[in-house]
Amino acid sequence: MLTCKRSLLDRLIMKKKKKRKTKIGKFIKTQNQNFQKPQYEEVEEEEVEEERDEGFSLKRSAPSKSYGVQPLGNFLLSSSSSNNSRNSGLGKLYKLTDELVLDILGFLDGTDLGVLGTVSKSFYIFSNYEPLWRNLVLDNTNTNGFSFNESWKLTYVSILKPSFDMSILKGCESLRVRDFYSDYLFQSWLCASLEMKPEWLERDNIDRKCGMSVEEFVLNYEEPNKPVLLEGCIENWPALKKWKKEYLIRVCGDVRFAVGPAELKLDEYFKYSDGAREERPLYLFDPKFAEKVPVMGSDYEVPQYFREDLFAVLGKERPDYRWIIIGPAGSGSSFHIDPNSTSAWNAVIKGSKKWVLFPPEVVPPGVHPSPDGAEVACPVSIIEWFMNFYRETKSWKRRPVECVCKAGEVIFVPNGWWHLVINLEESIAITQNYVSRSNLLNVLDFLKRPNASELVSGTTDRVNLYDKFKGAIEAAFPGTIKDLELKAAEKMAEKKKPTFWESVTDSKVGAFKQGFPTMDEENKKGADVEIKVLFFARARDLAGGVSEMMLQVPSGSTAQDCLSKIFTKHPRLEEIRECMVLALNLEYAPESAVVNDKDELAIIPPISGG
Ligand SMILES: O=C(O)CCC(=O)C(=O)O
Repeated sequence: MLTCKRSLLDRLIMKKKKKRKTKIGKFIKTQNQNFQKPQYEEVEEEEVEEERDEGFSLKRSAPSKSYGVQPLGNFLLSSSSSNNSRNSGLGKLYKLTDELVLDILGFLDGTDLGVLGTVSKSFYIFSNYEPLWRNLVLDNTNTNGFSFNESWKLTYVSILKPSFDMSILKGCESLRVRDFYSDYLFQSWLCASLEMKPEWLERDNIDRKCGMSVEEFVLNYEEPNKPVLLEGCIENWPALKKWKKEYLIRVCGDVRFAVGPAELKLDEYFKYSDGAREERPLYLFDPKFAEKVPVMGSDYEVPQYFREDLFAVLGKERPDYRWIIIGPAGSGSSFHIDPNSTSAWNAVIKGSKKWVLFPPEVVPPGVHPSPDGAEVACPVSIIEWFMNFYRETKSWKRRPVECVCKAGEVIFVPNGWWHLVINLEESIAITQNYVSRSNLLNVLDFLKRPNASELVSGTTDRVNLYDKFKGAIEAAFPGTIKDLELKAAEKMAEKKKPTFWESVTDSKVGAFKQGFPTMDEENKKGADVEIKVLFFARARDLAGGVSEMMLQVPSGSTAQDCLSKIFTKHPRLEEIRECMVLALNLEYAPESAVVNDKDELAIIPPISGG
């Protein structure tokens, strides 16, 4: 996944300038008032209190170590410190950005990294950056698992040098350095240490339904592709009662689960997650849990709304489709769209999750899908997205759908919707991705895209999945695809068919039409047709931010002719020329399709494969 540079701090400082009570605001405000900056150590407790007052609360559990790192803005506004020890201690490397310094340190092994930490105060801080040690642990242990020991650095040392006296290391793990300013390191600490703000959790605008019939679900949510939160539909799951940590550790025994790049036993994972204090905690996300531990598979059943699961026709060749998800507070999934254009349901068994969902045509702020849709750049962590971008969505016309999904509740995530999820407490959930009749044609379209080999996921045979799936559906449910295509065409025609009133009136002038051409129509013969062009997501960005334009082309023109004209006006659209999709009046269309007067031609950039 691509990541964006952090942009949180500028905003944080701006915000803090306005709001006096916050920690940094206090520094800045007091600087503005010619206040002599106190020693960082002296004000620490008071500062934490200030944070709580403002709503940027630090986690009550021990926060991650800050080493006294301050944001760069504090240095620029400081009258007492003339030296940023970040720079003086880095020697010639001082010119590099923090990210680059950390990238270079990422090439060192543990011993060299440890030695480097003794060179200067600056290297002490850089070389204690926990993600460096996390990578070393994960690279070294990979599938063998590890026993987490308070921090990634201590864990690394205890794996590689079990006889080492840890008390020596612990003693020098939490030194505080004065006059060290770095936005990157400060933000990493801040994001690891912040509690979710209550205002980020307030909005709950999802439809909630209890006891709805399957037909109602299909009609009101699955067909219109709209999220819904389902209450009371998994009450009979044994998992709800049984899945306590001790039980799971017992039934899972030595079985290993996928945790990022590592494979951990459940007791190893809980040891880590109980002590994790990081910006992006490792998340247990395993697609084979029910095969590995069959009793887990029998502790839940698919809710009645999602029983039609057409990918099942592929048997063992179906892409990954069900996952157990376990993570501590603060863990979660950053913005993505689910794989292969499938829809999903996600049932919380323990804990609670905050969801933010945007419809397919609205790319969330701060999220940048690559032109071919295979990658998504977004803020480094979920909490950073909330700090930098959440507020922006409040003024949007198309607000996201949001909710907190609690234990015993299930959310339906329609295909193509962007979603972000953060666990508000330690959580356990089951999710399944599925294809029903309502979504079959979308999935087939997705699998057939020219860059399917990069977009399709969850299977090793990405390129042939389309042929295999289509063939298996035709064998198992003969005629289904044709029927669905016919129905879609009818629906389309229905949408275009003028009402009786429209057919007898001229909507433009509000008068009755005559049974013969009007002067206007006569004059228009052989003239241009006018269509509306709609730009979605990245296409809108490349078209200079406009979401639609009117275009006149000679009658008989094709979508391709329209594109030539559009590209002359918006040449940057060439960037997505090879991978964009066209829709004419809401139906996917080839470039050879002929456009008619008043048609709507949508230019849709590729969608991430999730
Ligand atoms: O973290 C979660 O529970 C959400 C998972 C998710 O978004 C997904 O499986 O697509």
